[in-house]
Amino acid sequence: MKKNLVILISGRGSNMQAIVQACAKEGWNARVAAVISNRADAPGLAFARDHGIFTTVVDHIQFQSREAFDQALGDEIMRHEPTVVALAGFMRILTPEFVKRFEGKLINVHPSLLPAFPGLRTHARAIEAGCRVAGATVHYVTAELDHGPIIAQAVVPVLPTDTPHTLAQRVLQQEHLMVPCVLRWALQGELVIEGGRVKQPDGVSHCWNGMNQPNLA
Ligand code: NHR
Ligand code: GAR
Repeated sequence: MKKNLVILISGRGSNMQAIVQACAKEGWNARVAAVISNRADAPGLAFARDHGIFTTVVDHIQFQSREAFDQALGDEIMRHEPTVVALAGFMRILTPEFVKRFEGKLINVHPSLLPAFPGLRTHARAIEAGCRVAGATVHYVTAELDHGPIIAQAVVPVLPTDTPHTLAQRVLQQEHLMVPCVLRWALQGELVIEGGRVKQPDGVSHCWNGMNQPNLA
């Protein structure tokens, strides 16, 4: 039986595209059952639609409260019977009730090396702090923002000439490699949380070191 993956986006959806492509190319025993956006104008929706994937919009502006939005979003997700729900550039903070409803299934990609720089403007903050490395973290979502168990991280150098934009691009390249791989593990049931931490099986690296990539200066 194929497992269902539901992907939440808010914008461009390049991580979602990387997931869809890896799923097809690598022949996962899973399907992207739905791509759901909280914004009707999210550019990523067209890509998903063009690839025959069910798409829908649950627009947060249409709801009186975060609780009401999360209830509707959760109901829509449930229709697709997901094994995993991926936040891929999804920009709304989720209520504790929502997180509880999908406990153990919600996975987020955050563009910093957590626990450094939770929240927004991560690349600008890493440059302002004089960081020599930056990156992205894939983690389970808990009620506390950007604090859930870490599954994998990707590291890239911060170059002296970097702007938030150029750094974001370098980090994003790594996200596109790391995110599909982690979701495949999750769909295959290979991830285990033990004592609030994700177990790293022997011989499996959960670190993508972008500094080893020859295409980076
Ligand atoms: N929800 C919970 N409970 N826990 C997490 O770890 C979450 C989450 C919801 C989203 C992604 C996230 C990130 O990776 C994420 C992780 C949005 C904001 C935010 O401030 C912060 C972090 C993240 C996503 N959003 C504003 C809000 O009021 C809206 C900003 C906007 O619409 O542009 O929700 O960093
Ligand atoms: C990604 O870099 C992702 O890590 C980040 O937004 C970008 C989305 O790009 N997520 C957040 O900032 C969550 N607060 P995409 O839409 O092209 O995948």
